[in-house]
Amino acid sequence: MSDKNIKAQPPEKLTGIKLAKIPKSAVGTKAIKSALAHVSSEVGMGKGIELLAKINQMDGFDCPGCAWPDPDAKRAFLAEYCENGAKAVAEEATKNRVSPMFFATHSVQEMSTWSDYEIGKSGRITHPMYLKEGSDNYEEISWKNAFNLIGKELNSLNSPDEAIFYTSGRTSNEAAFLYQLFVRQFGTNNLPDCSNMCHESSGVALSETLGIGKGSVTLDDFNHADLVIVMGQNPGTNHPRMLTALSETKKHGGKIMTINPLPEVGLMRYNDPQNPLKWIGKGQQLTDLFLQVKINGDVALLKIILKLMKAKEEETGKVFNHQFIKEKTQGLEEFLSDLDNYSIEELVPQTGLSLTQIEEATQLIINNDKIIICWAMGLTQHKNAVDNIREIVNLLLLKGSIGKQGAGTCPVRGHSNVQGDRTMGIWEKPKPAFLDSLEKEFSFSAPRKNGYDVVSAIEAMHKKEGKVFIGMGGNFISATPDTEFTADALRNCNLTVQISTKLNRSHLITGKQALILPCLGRSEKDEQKSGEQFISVENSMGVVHQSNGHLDACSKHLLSEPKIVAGIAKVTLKNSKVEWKNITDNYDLIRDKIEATIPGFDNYNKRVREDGGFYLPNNARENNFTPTSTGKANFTVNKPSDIQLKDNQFMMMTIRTHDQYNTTIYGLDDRYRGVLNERRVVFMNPDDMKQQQLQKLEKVNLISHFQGEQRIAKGFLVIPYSIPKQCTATYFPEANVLVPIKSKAKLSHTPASKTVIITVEKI
Ligand SMILES: Nc1nc2c(c(=O)[nH]1)N[C@H]1C(S)=C(S)[C@@H](COP(=O)(O)OP(=O)(O)OC[C@H]3O[C@@H](n4cnc5c(=O)[nH]c(N)nc54)[C@H](O)[C@@H]3O)O[C@H]1N2
Ligand SMILES: Nc1nc2c(c(=O)[nH]1)N[C@H]1C(S)=C(S)[C@@H](COP(=O)(O)OP(=O)(O)OC[C@H]3O[C@@H](n4cnc5c(=O)[nH]c(N)nc54)[C@H](O)[C@@H]3O)O[C@H]1N2
Ligand SMILES: [Mo]
Repeated sequence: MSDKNIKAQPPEKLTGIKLAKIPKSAVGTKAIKSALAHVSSEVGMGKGIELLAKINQMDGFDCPGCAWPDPDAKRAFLAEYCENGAKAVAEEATKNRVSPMFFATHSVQEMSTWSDYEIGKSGRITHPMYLKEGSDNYEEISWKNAFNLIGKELNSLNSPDEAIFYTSGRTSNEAAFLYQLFVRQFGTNNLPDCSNMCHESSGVALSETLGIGKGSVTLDDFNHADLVIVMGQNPGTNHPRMLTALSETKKHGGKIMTINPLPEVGLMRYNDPQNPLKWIGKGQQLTDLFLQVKINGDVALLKIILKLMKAKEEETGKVFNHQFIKEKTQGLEEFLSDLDNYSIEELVPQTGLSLTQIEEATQLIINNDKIIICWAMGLTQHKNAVDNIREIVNLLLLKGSIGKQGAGTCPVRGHSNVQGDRTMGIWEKPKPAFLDSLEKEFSFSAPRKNGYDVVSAIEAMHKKEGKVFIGMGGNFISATPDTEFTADALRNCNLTVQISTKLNRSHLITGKQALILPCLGRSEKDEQKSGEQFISVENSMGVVHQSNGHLDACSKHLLSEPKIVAGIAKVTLKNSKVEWKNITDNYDLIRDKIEATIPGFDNYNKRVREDGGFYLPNNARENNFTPTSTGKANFTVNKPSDIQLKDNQFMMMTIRTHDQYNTTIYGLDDRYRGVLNERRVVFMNPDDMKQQQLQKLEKVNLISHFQGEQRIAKGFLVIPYSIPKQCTATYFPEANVLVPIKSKAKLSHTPASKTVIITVEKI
């Protein structure tokens, strides 16, 4: 059982900062060196090289890093992975083990005082483990007893809606499909997932405007684009293989515009790791125009661009794509007339840019027809995040820059199968048609009430209305906002269950009782009754393909995720028509059921075996917008941020370092930002520092302010950095304690973890 002595937050201890020069270009030899150093220390060099050779190859496994797609046909000779993919694989293939002896030696309370880096480095969990009520040490439990305990707790709830079933986005299509089927047969739609904290705002905005919650472009479109705009995204760290696509755009004569509060190195210059001849030298310039926008200044910036486009259109009649607008869209008049409600003079200060820079950006947009807009968390994690994305769509619609080669929307997904999990039905708001087809195939009555998303799940547990929490992967306590509030919520549960590969803080912040169910990772062989299995995943561009593990399982006590779901379902469900006992003997059986219930998966078992897999249907890509509520692509009316900062307040965004994968901390360096061996830092504008009388590396406390409430995070070092005035940046998860649970995006309910209002307090 978890109490206040068990620390929900990483320790406040500083680790010995070193500042380094910010590199001028990304990737190159340093990246390769860093990747190999991680691989050899975690896995050993020989096995490591063998592993790396399999990442993202046709017969290999899908990189457990990001969801950026692989080339359709030709795969790079050297390898289709990046520095951070190699690190992700090394983390999973680590030699270190968390065994029953480890848990006997280290109490939950003790482990909670470790940093997330130390917790993660402990290694792979080898046995199912149980934390009894009142105990401070996990002990070994058999799979059978673990499943029975879950079944008993679930069946003793007053209603199925008192159980919460979280998913992180690495789960395979096969596991995700079974999981949601089990949960719905149990009787609830409480299926929150990491997407709620990630691209939910994109899904909401794109479904409303274009009739599909996914992006429209393919990798090949980057070879044909005239202009690629990268907004609120740091691909050099989080999607390094995207830099190759951007470099292709440049080679084909296209231009790149970057909109970001930080001059992220990866977007400026790039040395192709797959071309050793180019490792030396300055690298290729990527960004042609950099707009260093203020945090959350994007709608204001886009409005100015749209107003300037409108003015030019009135003058020349040549800016808008009239035919596209007439045939494919609705709502133009209302959208255009709303633009008149804003004055450029009032909007400009919200952006932190000069009007000249914005005019230059507008000219680039006017001059080019084939435009791709890419974005990630810099746009989705704000109160008005949905407006951010709808405004992007407005721009593309005016230009007719969607549903044609070299143009369209590109929300760059995070977890490697987060998009696939949604396609499989991991969603708290399922469409009636989807439930109808589940009911028909499996003869049961599916729950129709929407379930909890991440934020409402936390609130429900806090109110003791959620009593059993099951996490299919992920690290709920460290990924969610308002750490102390969420910890109290989890502590209220009767039982918390984590299905995991590696030790993390969510194993320490538990309900009255807790279970850890260790599972196979993606790099490992998955043996079932009918032989070795593969799983399948969907990447950021809607390609479904297979992934084959190559390593022996790190422990013989592990089960695959599908097998764990089936094990829980078998003991929990009384009248299920699903053959839970046999369905995981051969994953083809699961894929047959997916084909029977989800559109786009015809001949799944055959097509998934073809090299490179297959594309799912995508109406926006096909220039068809009939699935929207109006039957056309919708222009929308959006609002700039209404947040007003006081003089001494700052806007804070929580971002990733170069050495972490979400809550998994690979190392303590943020090489591309020149910060080494420390995570408790706050990036500030030097003028703001002067005004606040703060010195470089001064130790401060950060206090967030929301609806009269204050939250504090202690002991951060101030780093002077190129960031707009009144903007600051910290790393997640250290700063999550400052993100108020109620501060979330309108419509999508994504925690506003990039618009946190703080003051900086000298210690
Ligand atoms: N190595 C590695 N790869 C990863 C991950 C990882 O942690 N490590 N995480 C994966 C996941 S789940 C995801 S979702 C993605 C995340 O990928 P990103 O979205 O690139 O991740 P963040 O670090 O949150 O970076 C957000 C970027 O947006 C900018 N930004 C912040 N606020 C604003 C704003 O208001 N306006 C604009 N224009 N820009 C803003 C920040 O300066 C930063 O460059 O990466 C995935 N890939
Ligand atoms: N403040 C702030 N908070 C954020 C964000 C932010 O930018 N700022 N970003 C948000 C975003 S975009 C996301 S996606 C979420 C991420 O939220 P999560 O997906 O919940 O977190 P991760 O850190 O990716 O999860 C890591 C854990 O997953 C487990 N794991 C790894 N591989 C496997 C596997 O193959 N199977 C199973 N079962 N488990 C596995 C390991 O035990 C590991 O400890 O965090 C969100 N939180
Ligand atoms: Mo994400």
